[in-house]
Amino acid sequence: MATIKARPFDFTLDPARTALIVIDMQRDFIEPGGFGETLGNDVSRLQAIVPATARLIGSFRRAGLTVIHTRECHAPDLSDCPPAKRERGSPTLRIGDAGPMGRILIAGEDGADIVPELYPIPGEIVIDKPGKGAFYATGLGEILQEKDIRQLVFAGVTTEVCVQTTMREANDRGYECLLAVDATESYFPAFKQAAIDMITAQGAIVGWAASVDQIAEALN
Ligand code: C5J
Repeated sequence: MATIKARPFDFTLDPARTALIVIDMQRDFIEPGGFGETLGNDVSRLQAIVPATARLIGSFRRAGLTVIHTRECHAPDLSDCPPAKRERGSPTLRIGDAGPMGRILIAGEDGADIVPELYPIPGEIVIDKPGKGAFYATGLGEILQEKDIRQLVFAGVTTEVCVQTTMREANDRGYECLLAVDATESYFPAFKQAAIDMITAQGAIVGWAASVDQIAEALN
């Protein structure tokens, strides 16, 4: 066991029962020409967390712990993409349209894949998810049960959408959730801060927050 001076109070980490979940660090969200940019966002904010996220992944790898990567993407025939999701907003390219990195958010296309700096190594789990939450319509719950995981460390994008949604799903399933604050980002700085505040409020109502260095120090 290791104690992390987290927000809003100490988090007691049990490495043997902990996994890292890296949410949607995909080219479509992080690189120019992808889904994030078609929605009018400045993707450079998300690019900036790649080095810290790589350090966090490295610390889990060195400790021999489970690393799980997720990708928000859809089947090529869009059968798992509700029309309400595809038609939302006024992006220049919609989910399934052809962009510079292939069809936007479609499984198997270059844009839907994870950025090269954070690419999964053999043995790591990659979960394709059609929703914002990583438990919805995926095998994540069963995988965590099989591995007897009880604590989840979260990184990835975007803080207030897929990261927070997955943390809330995990919290409702009884997992203790810790967010790595410098390994998560939003296109909107105020939304990132608000999400962290909402997660940690009321005595960690959804979970805890700590820095990559604090987490890495507890693991290595
Ligand atoms: C979004 C995500 N923001 N991964 N996806 O559409 O947060």
